[in-house]
Amino acid sequence: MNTLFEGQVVSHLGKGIAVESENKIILCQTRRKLDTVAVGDKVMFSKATAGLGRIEEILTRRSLLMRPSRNGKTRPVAANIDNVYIVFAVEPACDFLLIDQYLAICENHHIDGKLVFNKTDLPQTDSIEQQLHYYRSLGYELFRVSAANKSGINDLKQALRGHVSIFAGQSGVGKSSLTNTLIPDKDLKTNTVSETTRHGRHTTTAATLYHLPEGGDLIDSPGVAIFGLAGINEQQLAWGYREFQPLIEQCLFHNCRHVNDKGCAVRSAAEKGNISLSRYERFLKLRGKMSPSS
Ligand SMILES: Nc1nc2c(ncn2[C@@H]2O[C@H](COP(=O)(O)OP(=O)(O)OP(=O)(O)O)[C@@H](O)[C@H]2O)c(=O)[nH]1
Ligand SMILES: [Mg+2]
Ligand SMILES: [Zn+2]
Repeated sequence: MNTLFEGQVVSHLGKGIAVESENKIILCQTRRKLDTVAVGDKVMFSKATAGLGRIEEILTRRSLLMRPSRNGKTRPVAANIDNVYIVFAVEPACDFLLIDQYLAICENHHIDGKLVFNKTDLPQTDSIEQQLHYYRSLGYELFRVSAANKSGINDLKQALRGHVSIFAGQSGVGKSSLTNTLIPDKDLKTNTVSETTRHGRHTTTAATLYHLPEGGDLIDSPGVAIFGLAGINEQQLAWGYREFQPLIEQCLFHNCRHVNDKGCAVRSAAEKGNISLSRYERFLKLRGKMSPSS
């Protein structure tokens, strides 16, 4: 039996998996039949020839975020995450459907979802302020920051300290720019969108884990919905809307779908304005996107 070493998966590269161990990066393959490894995984690996390694075992995960893959299957993307920081801005326009989707996933995985309003150096709109106020009233923490002029960065830094966190959010909201601000020596390429082609350049293509100078880890992720609604069903989606939780048990039927079911306490609260109607409408929209079998 080969000697085993402990390491942490920091990125998936085309040619293998980058595992960090004793401050060095070892390029690894995985043992056959091993589960897909995710960024943030703690693993045991053996050393093969030419400085390459082989992952033999994935250590127990504290949490796991999944994304949809082909054939309706799911694939792990990030492991051992404590907090998801959902980054958004006024440019590109804030996608509240995506924010709700991320928060619903967090609620169901018992991961803390937090909001990061970046590019606050740009002129802000009132409509987004109102929505943000609602999220705060639900207990979600909000950081107002600017990677450009560094405002609010210290508070964010304090919050990240000592935890494993991931930046999620649309392409172009500034996840890599913020990562650069927080970890100055990395100098990650950021995404500049060409005015003529509208195609992004230097967009992040693989989730990568970095160590924060103050302790803790930060994963910068690509700007797609890196964890879709994979792994949750319609009931869990409803539960993922935090303000629905106390209402769900008041619905007339225990299997209420909260759509137009008789005696639905959730719908009734939304119609009366006791909870946000726009959040409820986004719930219906997300629910409509899910496969009916789930
Ligand atoms: N005005 C302003 N622009 C910013 C700020 N942060 C980032 N940007 C710009 O927004 C663009 C996108 O930034 P990135 O950091 O690459 O965005 P990203 O979220 O990592 O994008 P993906 O990797 O594609 O997901 C770049 O042109 C940045 O210069 C900010 O605080 N203010
Ligand atoms: Mg990026
Ligand atoms: Zn209901």
